[in-house]
Amino acid sequence: MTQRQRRIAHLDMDAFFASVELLRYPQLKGLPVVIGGGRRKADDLLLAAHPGRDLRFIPVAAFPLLKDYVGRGVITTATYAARQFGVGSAMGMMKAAKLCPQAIVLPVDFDEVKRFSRLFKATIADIAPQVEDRGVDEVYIDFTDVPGGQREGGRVLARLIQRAVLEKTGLTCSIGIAPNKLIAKMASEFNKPNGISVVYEADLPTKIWPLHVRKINGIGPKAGEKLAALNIHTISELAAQEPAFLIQRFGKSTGAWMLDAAWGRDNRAVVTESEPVSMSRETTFDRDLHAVRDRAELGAIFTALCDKLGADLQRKGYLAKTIGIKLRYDDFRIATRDQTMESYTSDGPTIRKIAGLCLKRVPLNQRLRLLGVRASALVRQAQESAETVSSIKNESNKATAHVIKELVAIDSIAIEPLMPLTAPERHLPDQLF
Ligand code: TTP
Ligand code: MG
Ligand code: MG
Repeated sequence: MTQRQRRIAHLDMDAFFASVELLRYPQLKGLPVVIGGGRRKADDLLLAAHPGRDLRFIPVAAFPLLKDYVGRGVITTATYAARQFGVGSAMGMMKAAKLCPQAIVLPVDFDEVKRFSRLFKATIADIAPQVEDRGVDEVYIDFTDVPGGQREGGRVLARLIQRAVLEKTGLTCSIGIAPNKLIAKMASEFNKPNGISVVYEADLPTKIWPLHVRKINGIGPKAGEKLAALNIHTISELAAQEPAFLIQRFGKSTGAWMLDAAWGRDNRAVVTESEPVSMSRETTFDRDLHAVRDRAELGAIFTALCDKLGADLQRKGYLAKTIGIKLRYDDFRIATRDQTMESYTSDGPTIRKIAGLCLKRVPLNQRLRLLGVRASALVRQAQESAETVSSIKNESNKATAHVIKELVAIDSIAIEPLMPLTAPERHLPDQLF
């Protein structure tokens, strides 16, 4: 009998937030639509003007357009029709309006997004039990031992999953299948939307090496820049480096990891159960605020963020030991500070107090654009009590801290107006603060 090959799939929903809206408004299918900003008057007017009418029958001409948008909202996603105009995630809406004024603008409906997120994941888990949750719209799936998982390199099972997800949710997704997570993640982008891409180990030189190093999940903007400065742009250029060269510049573990990644080496398992490593709340202000002149307003926003973060922790049953803040200045520079407490908390006022101490450690002589608060070093509530009882060692904190899972963008963008996280931030949430 031939040995089964490791086949790992990465599945990512297509234009997720926008596709969820199109289920409600199918008349917008094929049109440029962007999702971004908070709920606006225009959205309320739209619904108010069509009371009791099936949303499907609201005429296309009645929807708010990007060209009429005024504000500082940022696009969280755009339909593929809108992307043709160069519009996409993390772009300011007013800038996007210049590229595609005729695009329809809708706010995100987090409850719907979460509902569909759960639904598509449950659909997959019914077919292939080894599913690792990687955020709001993506998962890794271990195909290795699932029926159909080896046929045509995994394509047969991928087709089946795509069909099931479409039937259950009405949404399309794209799937990459490869010998490991690292390559599967890249492959899921190859045939977007609604595509399947199969990559074998032997395809490395043709399919992976020509890509830019930033396509490696984990090489963010900073590492990307540093590599560019070393004249390393493609993955093949990275693969050609001497280990010592990379280790000298990026440190022992990152340097070695980079080289492994460039050679497509990755044996991380698909982890079915994982815990969030952090939770955060952040908001971009309608106008830049000054720490002294707008003290009252800023203080109120800060307190509200901390309270909401505390409520998030309580709702999800977590306690945090480290509290951090993130500021974005009017020139877009980011400052972050954090502080670890003696004990765990999910209490808003306590979070506010610690976050306040962090705030004292950053320069505040410049206007602020964004403020965020983050809780990390999380433990489950029940676990913390167990720890207190047997509080001889501190080992267990570490035990939970090791479980790294990105908390989906939702946790950071649930406050209006939206400030979507950029892709690398979402992939490496630890760098957020
Ligand atoms: P993505 O999977 O990165 O993007 P997408 O699903 O919209 O489009 P694609 O077909 O290319 O996969 O992100 C999933 C959702 O996460 C996206 O619909 C909206 C949200 N998001 C943000 O809120 N901010 C961001 O910066 C990005 C990239 C996504
Ligand atoms: Mg997606
Ligand atoms: Mg995604």
